[in-house]
Amino acid sequence: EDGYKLWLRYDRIQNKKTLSLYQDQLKQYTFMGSSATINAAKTELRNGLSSLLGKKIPETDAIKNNSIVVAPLSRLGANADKELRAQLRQLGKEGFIIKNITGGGKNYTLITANSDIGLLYGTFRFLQILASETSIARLSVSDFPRLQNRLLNHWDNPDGSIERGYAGRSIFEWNTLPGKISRRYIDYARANASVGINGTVLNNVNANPNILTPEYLVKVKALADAFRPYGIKVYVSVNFAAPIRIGKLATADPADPAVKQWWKKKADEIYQLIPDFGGFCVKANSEGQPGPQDYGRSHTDGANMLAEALAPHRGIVMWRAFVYKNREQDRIRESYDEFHPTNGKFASNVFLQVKNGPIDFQPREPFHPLFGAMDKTPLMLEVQLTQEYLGFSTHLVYLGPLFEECLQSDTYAKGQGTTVAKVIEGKVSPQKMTGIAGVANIGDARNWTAHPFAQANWYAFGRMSWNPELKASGVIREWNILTFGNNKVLLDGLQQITMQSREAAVNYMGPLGLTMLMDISHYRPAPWRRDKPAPTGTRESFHRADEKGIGFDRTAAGSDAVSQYAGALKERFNDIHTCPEKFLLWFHHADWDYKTSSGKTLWNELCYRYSAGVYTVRAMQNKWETLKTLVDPERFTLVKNLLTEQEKEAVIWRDACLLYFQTFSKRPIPAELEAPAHDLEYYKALKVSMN
Ligand code: BDP
Repeated sequence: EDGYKLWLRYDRIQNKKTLSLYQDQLKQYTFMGSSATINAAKTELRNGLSSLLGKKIPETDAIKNNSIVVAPLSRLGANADKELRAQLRQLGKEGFIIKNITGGGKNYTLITANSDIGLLYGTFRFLQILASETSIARLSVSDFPRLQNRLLNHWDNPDGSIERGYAGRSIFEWNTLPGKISRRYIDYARANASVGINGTVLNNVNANPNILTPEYLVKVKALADAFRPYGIKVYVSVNFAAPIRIGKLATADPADPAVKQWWKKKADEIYQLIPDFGGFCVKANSEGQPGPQDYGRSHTDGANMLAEALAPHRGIVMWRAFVYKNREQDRIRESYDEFHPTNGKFASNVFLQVKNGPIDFQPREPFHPLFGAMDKTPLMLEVQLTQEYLGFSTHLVYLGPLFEECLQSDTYAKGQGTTVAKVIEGKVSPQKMTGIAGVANIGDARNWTAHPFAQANWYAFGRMSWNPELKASGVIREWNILTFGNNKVLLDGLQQITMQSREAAVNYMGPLGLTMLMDISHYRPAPWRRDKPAPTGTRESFHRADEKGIGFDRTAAGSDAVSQYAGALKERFNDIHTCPEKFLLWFHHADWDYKTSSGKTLWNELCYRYSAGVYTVRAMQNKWETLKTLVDPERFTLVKNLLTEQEKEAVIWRDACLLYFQTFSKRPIPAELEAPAHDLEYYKALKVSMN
């Protein structure tokens, strides 16, 4: 068992009764229509069925009794009644229906949609239903994606390295493209399509300009061709200085006619090769990347110039809002301050791509305030699947709860209930474009993500992109079944392990709203660090611990970052008594003896939270141990060893942070808690490990 198959295992149905019911109802299958996408669906269904049912199921031309019929509406003719037609009209281009039909004296299971890609999505869903051993006697499933653009963002470089990648090298083998289309590309596309992902940005946001050279564009085309049957469009990240770096121009000033012309011609060249090319992702004037501000122009000037070049081809620009120059005393304010004034000023094919929180993919952040403040601009939510700040591919951290927490955060932009999910769905203010992006955690590791459970984060991203209202607990249950099978005891155990994993990480890394406590590798703790995370010039920390207390005062009396949130929320965050405790030290500098909701002093509460993080990891280890006989030995041992590492690291996080904060609090760690095994100097001297 090497994990390569991801959640598309199609293991033989274990329950004998279910198996024979399935075999009775699924005796043959029929496809109507032909296209590369229909072929992909057919192959999937054929392989999936024979594997799940343990025997080959024949394909027939005509509809027969007890069969599966996969057909677009346009081919159904009289087989589609009024009701079905009306239902399909609601589901858009990518939606589908799976339904048992009785007609013409025959019973069959119909998978239908308005387009071929809808059929592929319906086929994947049907196979998922079978794999979870659900009754198919009275099937009536209809579904459609709530967001139009559901993209992975690869931070992969042309040399095969991956920025913040922890699962090996890039899966894109630029050296052997366009000649070699490896099986992995197809399986990558299958996996993405199975959860509804419909686009991929192939390269790092810190973009190598060469991606736009003719040499690379034919490689991009080869990938686009390989992914197209699966409904996946390709996009690239572009370097704003490309006109200089590869175009031999003297400037990249967006107001310069020669620069505009260069981008127009470049777009034309790309679309000649790839007619359905998706567009550009851009990191500009951020962390040393070039951008329009280098020429005294604005972000909108830069984005709109690219948008104009792409517009005739229906391409889009995803302009990233992750910018900070450490100009302000409080870095978290900067992205909002920069972009809030641009509301409504971007061209209609530009997304502003905004990270879930205002700093940078920390274990926990409040939602980015731009989500409540840009009613005239389509916002693309960016989350990170690769666990840059969550233990790389060593720690088991299921991110579904993090996604859900952000998506279900109420922005109060237009009164109560205007959640981030509704904002990005265009339900708060209507938007012509909607979308979400996830920074991929995929590499060339045999099992794709190195940690077997990191596959769940890819899966959850896809499912929650398809429907941002899904619950993380339901999504992980699906993944657990598809990845480990249907044993009830096993599933209960997996559910417990996964659902507590994110909160565990928050506790041992940064409880109560603490943030940015990591070392330069982003793997281990270094709350004493004063270089990069601190606003430059001040050499101040993000936690602001001192003799009096700890936490960053972002109230009206402090940096006033609270004012970036809508009225009701601003008030709530601003008042230490109404601020949610999970964000206490994000918004407030609280005294060491401040009474928390548990009745403990802040210092004691901090000690308890850090300890709880470690104890939960131990509980996860113990639970995993009880599942030994229910999991194959390969995955069991791999996960067991990874959990052992995670426990060690959690202890390091807890002890390093508590010992360091203790130098300010001057209070004892409560005697009933485990005491650190070493002194602070030991932790400070620990080598920065990995990557
Ligand atoms: C940070 C990463 C850095 C990325 C940057 C970004 O540390 O490697 O380039 O985000 O999103 O989290 O641009």
